[in-house]
This record gives sequence, structure tokens and C-alpha cells, in this order.
Amino acid sequence: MSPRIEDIRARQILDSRGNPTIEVLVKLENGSIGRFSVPSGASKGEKEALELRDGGKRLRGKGVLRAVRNVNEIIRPALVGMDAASQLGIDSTMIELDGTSNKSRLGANSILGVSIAVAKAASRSFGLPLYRYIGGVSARTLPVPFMNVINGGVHAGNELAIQEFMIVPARFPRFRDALLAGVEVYMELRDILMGKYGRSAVNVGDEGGFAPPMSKTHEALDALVEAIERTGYSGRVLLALDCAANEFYSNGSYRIDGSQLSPSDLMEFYEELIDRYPIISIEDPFMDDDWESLSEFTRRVGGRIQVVGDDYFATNPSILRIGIERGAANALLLKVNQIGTLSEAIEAARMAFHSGYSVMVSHRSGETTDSFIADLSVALNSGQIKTGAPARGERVAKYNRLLEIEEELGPTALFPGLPRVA
Ligand code: 2PG
Ligand code: MG
Repeated sequence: MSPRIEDIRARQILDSRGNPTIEVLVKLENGSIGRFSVPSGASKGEKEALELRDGGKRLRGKGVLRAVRNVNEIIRPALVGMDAASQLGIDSTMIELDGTSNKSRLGANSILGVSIAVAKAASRSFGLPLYRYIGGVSARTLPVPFMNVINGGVHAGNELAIQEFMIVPARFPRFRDALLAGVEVYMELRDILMGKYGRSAVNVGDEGGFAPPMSKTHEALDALVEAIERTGYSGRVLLALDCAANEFYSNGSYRIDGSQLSPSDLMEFYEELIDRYPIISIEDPFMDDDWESLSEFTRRVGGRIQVVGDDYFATNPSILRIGIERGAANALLLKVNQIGTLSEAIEAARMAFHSGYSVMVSHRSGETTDSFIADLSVALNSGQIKTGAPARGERVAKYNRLLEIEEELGPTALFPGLPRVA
């Protein structure tokens, strides 16, 4: 007998930036409980499903009491008594109940909180680890961690235009070796930054990466290369960028490193970076309406590196389809709260894989200590996860959960590295 939902309760809690967010608790008739707290982005794309906030003066409008009420008063009565293992049925009931294309009536935060808390409760009631419940018998791939160790853009108080400078420990036998190599590079980087820029350079940004007082892209990349060389990991720890280009775009040009660049100048700028540094992945290189530049860029560099669409696709299967048709990017950044239900996020991943795109499961800059995305990355065999620096509780919660999963899988765990990287 499948377990049925007995109760659903939401409350307002705080995320890693001190902003209110929603936590949902689902209880099944057999006593199993699932709990999920919803993350929140800063560099949000226009195409994301709506995160419902209270508005008004209190908490600068960021309260989520309306979203909490929507769970307790509208979603709860509709779902109580439903089969908790019917994830698709539960998610589509909420989508219908909401009735809008971007979940703006009930809020994607309300809906996602319930969607994932239900999956967690169901996995408990079957006595299965979450990655196994979601991914089935084939879930066994530990992801390469994309560790954001220098923060810029809207995630930090410095002048770096590019939002995320990531180290990618891709060539190691096991996940735990890769993670620890990343930690060593992070420690080394700390010394380098402190030596060059002084003590304030090792203050950290929203995702636990350092936020040194740099203003030029090459300063950050040079420091990373030096840290990798000094730890002896050249060729095994590589680099990746999330440009989040929406944030430095205005009126047709991009403001970066003290210049205003046209889309084609920016494309050349990136190509020079790829030639000069061991960069293997670039996310959101242009503002997210500029499909043409993304397609052109993918044609030019897509054979050498991974081109990732985040704000471009917003984890939305119908937008991803358009991107695939245009040959835009060759990887999907998967953020469950961009779309608002687990089922739709899985559908986006399936579509990406089916079209030869890679999938990188991702955190948000505003996070909680919930480690759901660690399980999701293994469930999908995505092979890649981006979840910040190896620092700050809400970031390391995910890495620590992956260590646990690797141990649990024992000899059946796989850590293949990155297929696109030659
Ligand atoms: C991104 C994310 C996560 P945010 O752009 O990929 O790193 O940032 O959550 O602020 O959108
Ligand atoms: Mg991004």
C-alpha cells in the first residue's frame, strides 16, 4: 500500500543571507516525515517561476507569510489523502491549482517546498535513500564539484563583473579525492590572496568564495592558476566561470574590466580567456535574451568547452526546447526553484540528456542547510554539481552529503569525471 499524505505544514524560516524563506513539513499516514526548505537566488532570470514575497515595508518586502498561508490553506486541503508516491500527480495538482504559467498565484516557493517535502517523506516511508527513491536502481554517479572560490558580480562587494570563478577537480579516482583537492586549492588561494591584497581579501561572498578587492577578470584567474600550480594539481583541477552576464549588461553592451564591450567583442574576450586559461565550462556568457550570441558562441567553442545555460533556460522544459532547436549552449544548469516542481525539473533534465546536453545540478546563492540537491545529482547521474566553496554550513552540507552517499554506494559508486573535457 502506498503511503498517503496526512498533513502539510509550512513556516517562515531564514536563509543563508538572513532573508525569509519557506520550510515545508509533510507527514504521511504511516508517520513518515519529509521536510524541505526552499533556496533563493540573487542573480535571477526573468524567466524563472515567481518567488512569492509579501511586499510592503516589513522585512523590506521579503517576508513569505503569504506563501506560508498558501501552503497551509490552499495546497494542504487539496493534497491531504493523496498517494505520496505519485509525484507527478501531486505536482500536476498543484500546477492546476495555481493555474498560471509562472506559478504566480500560489508562488513557486510554496509549490516547490511541498513538491520536495513529499518526495522526501515518500522515500522515508519506503526506507530508501532519497537518491535511490528518485533515481532508481541506476543512481550511482557522484558529481564533479564545481566550487565557486572567488565571488564577484551581485554575490560580492567587489568590482569583478563575472559572478563566479570556479575550480573543477575533474580528474580524480573518487569524489572524496576530488573534493579534498578542491579544499587544498581553496586553502592555498587564501594564502595567495592574503599575501597580495591583504587581510580583507579573504572575506567571503554569498557562496563562501573569497571576495578580494579585484576589478579585472585576469586577476582572479591568475590567482586560481597559481593556487592550482602550488598544490601540484595542474591538469587535474580545471577552471569554470559563471558570467551571469545579465548583471553587467545594459543598453546593448557589457561593462567588464573597465571597458564597454559589444556582444562580438565579448565573445572574443571569452575566446582569449579559453586559450589562455584551463577553462572547461562557461555559464550564461551573454544576457539571457540574446539567443543569437549564445548559439554563435556554442558553434565556436562548444567542441572544446561546456557552454551552460542558466538564466537562459530557467530549468523550464519549454524554454530549453527552444534553446536546443537553436543549438544554444550544450549544458543545462538545473535549479529546482527556477521551475517550482520536482517533476518539471526532472523533465528538463531528461530533455537535456536526450538532446546530448550535459546537466549541472545547482544551488542558489541564498541557501539553507538542506542537502537535497546532493541526492538529486546522484539520482539523475548528472555527473556535475555546483554548490559553492568548501566553506559555510549551507554549502558544505551538500558536499558532506555526497561523501556520505559515496560511502553508502561503496564499490558501486562511479566517478567518471567530465565527458566533454578532453
Ligand atoms: C547562478 C546562481 C547560483 P543565484 O547564477 O548560477 O550560483 O546564483 O542563485 O544568485 O541566481
Ligand atoms: Mg548562473
